[in-house]
Amino acid sequence: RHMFWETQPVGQYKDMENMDLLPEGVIEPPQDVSQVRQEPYNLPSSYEWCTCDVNSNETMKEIYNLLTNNYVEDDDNMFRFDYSVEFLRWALKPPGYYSDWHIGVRVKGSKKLVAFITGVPAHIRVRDKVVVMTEINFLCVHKKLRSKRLAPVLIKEVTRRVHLQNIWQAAYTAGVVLPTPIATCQYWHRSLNPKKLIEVGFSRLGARLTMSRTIKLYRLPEEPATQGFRAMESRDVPAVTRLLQEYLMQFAVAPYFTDNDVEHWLLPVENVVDSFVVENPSSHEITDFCSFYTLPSTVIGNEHYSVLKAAYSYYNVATSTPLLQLMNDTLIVAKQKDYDVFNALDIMQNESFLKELKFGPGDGHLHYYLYNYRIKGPLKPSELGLVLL
Ligand code: YNC
Ligand code: MG
Repeated sequence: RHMFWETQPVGQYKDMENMDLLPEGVIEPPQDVSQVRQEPYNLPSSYEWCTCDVNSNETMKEIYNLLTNNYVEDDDNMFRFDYSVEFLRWALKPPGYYSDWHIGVRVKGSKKLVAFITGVPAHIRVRDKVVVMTEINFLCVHKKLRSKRLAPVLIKEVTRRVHLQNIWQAAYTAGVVLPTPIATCQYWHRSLNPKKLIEVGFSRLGARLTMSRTIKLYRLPEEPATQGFRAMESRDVPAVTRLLQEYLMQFAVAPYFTDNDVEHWLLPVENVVDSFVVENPSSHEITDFCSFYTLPSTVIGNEHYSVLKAAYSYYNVATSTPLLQLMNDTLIVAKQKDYDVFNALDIMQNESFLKELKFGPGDGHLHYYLYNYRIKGPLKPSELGLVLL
């Protein structure tokens, strides 16, 4: 039973058997914006809503502290995501962002930030329709306030504020199963610093493998192999936009990126997002593109290490370099930049390189969801062209 989710315009379990009869598309038609509730939803009396100003360093520190201590952990509670301030600012300020979609809950007396949820606008193509949506992320309730039904209030409040902008659909991912995933994906992990990963308990020494043989197994060349492989620059934006638009067409669900989106989401930002292009040495044409974002995790309760430096595969397009070689070069630059592990979901064409490049499957799944939009699912991970942060 899902007392909250059963009231929401999402795929319901009871509809599953009729799925083939229900049309794809909007579940509930949009209201007139003037009919949208004007007042924020009620919170328990000792709490109040706030709009978090992500341009304020002080507010960013409060958000950072809430998330670093209370956000997503792995199933064994050994690691917790440690999104940096610079990352959060990047994630929350894309072109056309709305400040009032950055929602906090504070204690009335002390003003302590105890809960958070965010939306950012995005164009998401579902099959052949481009839909204006919000991407919902960073839902977090302080550990001491769990299981008090605060999460549904946060979700309803962000939904209300999104509706006020005449937007009626959303995309989100979660580690938990809710009604109803459009796809269920798995993370794969490629060790770059196997000794540290074993010492912090992220991975285990394989059967009949010594530490030195393991280090050798994961060793990578010093430099990328592809001629013309270099960091992406501003002048590459139009070419990268074209490559991505063309490439993402093949997936059932994918973002629709304009030049402005590419400039924001894919131009390198130090310790946040790294992107590379392959420039043909003679024609100077941009033929390939790869990228990853930086999301460290706190190592909970380890004497020797406090953080794991992880890179997450983002968008990759290979048109002239084999994808396997492009991704191996990506691993090489991630190793050069001292990441401990490179993670990738089994989405897009990633399955074609995961095993060969010595990624191993992780435990736990990532479920993808759409709000107020039905599709005949579930999709295979390889039909997804969308990465959420
Ligand atoms: C979750 N992750 O099922 P039912 S992902 C959505 N996403 O409702 P309470 C969730 N719903 O089943 P707690 C959810 N986790 O009774 C739980 N729920 O119908 C549902 N963890 O609420 C749950 N961050 O307040 C149940 O639970 C109800 O105190 C229970 O709070 C939950 O950002 C949470 O994993 C997750 O901070 C805040 O556990 C808390 O446990 C926590 O009693 C650690 O809530 C951090 C964590 C989640 C990361 C993420 C995406 C969120 C998507 C939200 C849905 C968006 C819908 C679209 C809105 C815009 C629409 C438009 C237009
Ligand atoms: Mg709660």
